[in-house]
Amino acid sequence: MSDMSSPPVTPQAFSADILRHLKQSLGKDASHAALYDWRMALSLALRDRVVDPWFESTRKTYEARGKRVYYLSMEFLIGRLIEDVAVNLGLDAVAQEALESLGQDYAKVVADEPDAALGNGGLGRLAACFMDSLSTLGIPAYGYGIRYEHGLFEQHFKDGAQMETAETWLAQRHAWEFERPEVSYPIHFGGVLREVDGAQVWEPGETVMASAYDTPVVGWQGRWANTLRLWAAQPTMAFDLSSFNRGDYMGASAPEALARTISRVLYPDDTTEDGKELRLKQEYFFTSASIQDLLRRFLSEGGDLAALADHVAIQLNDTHPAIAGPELVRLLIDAHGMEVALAISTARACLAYTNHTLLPEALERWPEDLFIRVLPRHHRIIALIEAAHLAETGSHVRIIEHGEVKMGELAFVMAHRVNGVSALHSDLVKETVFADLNRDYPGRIINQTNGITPRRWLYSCNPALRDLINETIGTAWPDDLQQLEGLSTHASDAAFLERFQAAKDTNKARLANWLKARDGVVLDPAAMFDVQIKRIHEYKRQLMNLLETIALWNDIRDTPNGNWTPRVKIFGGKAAPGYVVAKEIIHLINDAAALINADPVTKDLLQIVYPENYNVSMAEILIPAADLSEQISTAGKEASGTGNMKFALNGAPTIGTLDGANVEIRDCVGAENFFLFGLTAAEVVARRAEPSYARRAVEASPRLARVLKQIESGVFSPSEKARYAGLVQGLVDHDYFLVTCDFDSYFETQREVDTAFADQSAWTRMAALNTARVGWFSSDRTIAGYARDIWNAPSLIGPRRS
Ligand code: 26V
Repeated sequence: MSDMSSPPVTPQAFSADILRHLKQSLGKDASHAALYDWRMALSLALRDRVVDPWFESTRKTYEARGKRVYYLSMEFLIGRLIEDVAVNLGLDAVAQEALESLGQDYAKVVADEPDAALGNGGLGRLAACFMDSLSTLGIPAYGYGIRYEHGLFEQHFKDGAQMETAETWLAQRHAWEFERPEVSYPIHFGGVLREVDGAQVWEPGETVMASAYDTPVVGWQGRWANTLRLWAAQPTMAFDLSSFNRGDYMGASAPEALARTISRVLYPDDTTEDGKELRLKQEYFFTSASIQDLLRRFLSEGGDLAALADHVAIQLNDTHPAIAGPELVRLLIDAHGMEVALAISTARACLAYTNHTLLPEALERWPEDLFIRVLPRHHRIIALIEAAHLAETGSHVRIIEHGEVKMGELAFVMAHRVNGVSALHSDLVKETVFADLNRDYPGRIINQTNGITPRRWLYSCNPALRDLINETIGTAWPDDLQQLEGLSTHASDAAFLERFQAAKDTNKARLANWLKARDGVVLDPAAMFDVQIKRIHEYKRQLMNLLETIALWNDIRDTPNGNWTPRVKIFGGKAAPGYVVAKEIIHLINDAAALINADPVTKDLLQIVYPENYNVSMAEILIPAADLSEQISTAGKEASGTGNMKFALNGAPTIGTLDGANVEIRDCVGAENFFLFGLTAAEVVARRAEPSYARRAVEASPRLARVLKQIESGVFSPSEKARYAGLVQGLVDHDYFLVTCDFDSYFETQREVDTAFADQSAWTRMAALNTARVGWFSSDRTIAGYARDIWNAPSLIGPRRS
């Protein structure tokens, strides 16, 4: 197999590329260039070098006439791209030297790039890691999604409360994308169905155009590049001249305004709200465009639609693109004259569905009347799908029921494989939400435990540790992460451990400097950095973390001269704008921080830090600097988690419950290198059946009762004493997520962490063993599993180099 990466580049040649772009693409000379210009010139110079491998991959895919994978996702949380591309092309050192030779600060230029925040959290970030691994493995693939004008909102704190403002990543030109004005498809909504010669004919009421923007995604060592194709909504008619000529100036731009709303903004909620018509339109918009696009590609290569599934694998990232089933069936029947049963079986052979949550409030259902209004033809097709499913299996599970269209059931019935995202989660998928469908279709549900890309989440975010690993086990690990196991033997070598600790200290100092410059906050780098970063959700139990922090503060104040291990409690994360309890929790963390950080008795021992606007780039600074990883969800609620994997890989042991992928992480790193606490998933279910379990837990724990009393009585909100009365009452009365029941176990385990951390060399050893033993959690392993068990998709590149 030929090597598709570009020939070696010298820093001199690369500087010339940057200067050429500065002049020809940006219209600036070096003496007048702003930071933006340098960043764009660097990006374009890097982008140039992705194009050859990209074309070469496209050519090989075409020649192979094999299978292409289509990953449909409402969200791609990719973050910044400069480092990603530079690292994958092996040009990180060259790019840095080139820019510095031009008098520019490389780190500053890299940090000028806005995050592409086209996702809410785990599900969107997973899609981004998968794109990286698909390219690294050389599997022909397209990511399909929406080119939101505004990504996830920016978070600000006003007197401790979360405020949201619009995110504007496209305010400046996006360096990485190629606009494809010639690739566009009509997307229809509404209207009526008419019967013509016994066939249903859809006469839509409204049409928008989906137009393509392509970003190449290059894999490790530039051996392969796939495409991320994002759709932007455009009007069929930009401007209604007849309205304008009648003097209706507002009306003249109405079609444009209407169309553009569809790709205007990412929904910031990860729970469904009833009747969000725009959300349904977004889902259909990008799904239909993607299905039309892949059918066009297939037919242009002379394919026979009966053999579609030999060439096309469509992965649904949760139910958001579940309309792909009926849409594909519709096009096969209405546009290509296929018979109904064959259309359904063909579509099913192409489709597979990944479930990412069991939380009932996140399972999508649409009111049937809304669905009929927006997608009348699909409503009929779903009825056909349901009839076929009922006839085939004798099932009693319906897709349309009680006036609702259930997208989980639809996705399941139309998929030949359904997967969960960790071993525990996949078992629970079989036993709970899809128990009946699992009986109807035995063997359809499988597991694919999530993973993370080691290129972003170790190689580029943690240069200190990366260099140590390279020197210790060589440089072949970034695309063969299980090689990290080779570090294990060094975990009893004092010199190695000293260097491992030095890398951690470097990262802690980097975080401290960054926070000082950004927020003026000063950290003690000798303290334990205890980090919980993720969306704010009751089931993730940031509140339990805070209650433990307050309890510790009380204990330190009671015994100020005790043998305390200094800690910095770091929180990061956003709450959905409409999620009232999550916002109260944020407010309480900030209120507690204000009081506790100002306490002269405890200030050298305990600090709470909550930087605003947590995002992917912030994670890249926080994770390498963490000593302790907080993965404390109520057992049975976190489908997998992926942050848990990132921390362990970067040498931060976990304090956590037996939930999601924590279970498998603990199996890999060893129980002695993981701080386990709390109820199991089965115990959680049993405990909820006990009367007044929360009240009893509080009564049994004087330490917890004291903390709750403080919060309730306004110790942390002196200007509004009743501010958190409702929050505390909610805990004592309901506590669905068993914060009260797990509190004591969590508190005690944290004290074991204190003791363990005080023995520095033992702690470092534990940290190093975490790094050494989590190679299995590479998203390369996950994608190889999907390719083998779901897609039957081969790699088109040979065995890896080196
Ligand atoms: C659901 C909805 C419902 C409609 C409104 C918008 C919206 C946006 C996102 C979601 C999905 C939430 C599910 C999710 O993000 N699950 C997370 O997936 C991760 C990757 O598999 C996994 O690691 C996390 O445990 C899981 O919570």
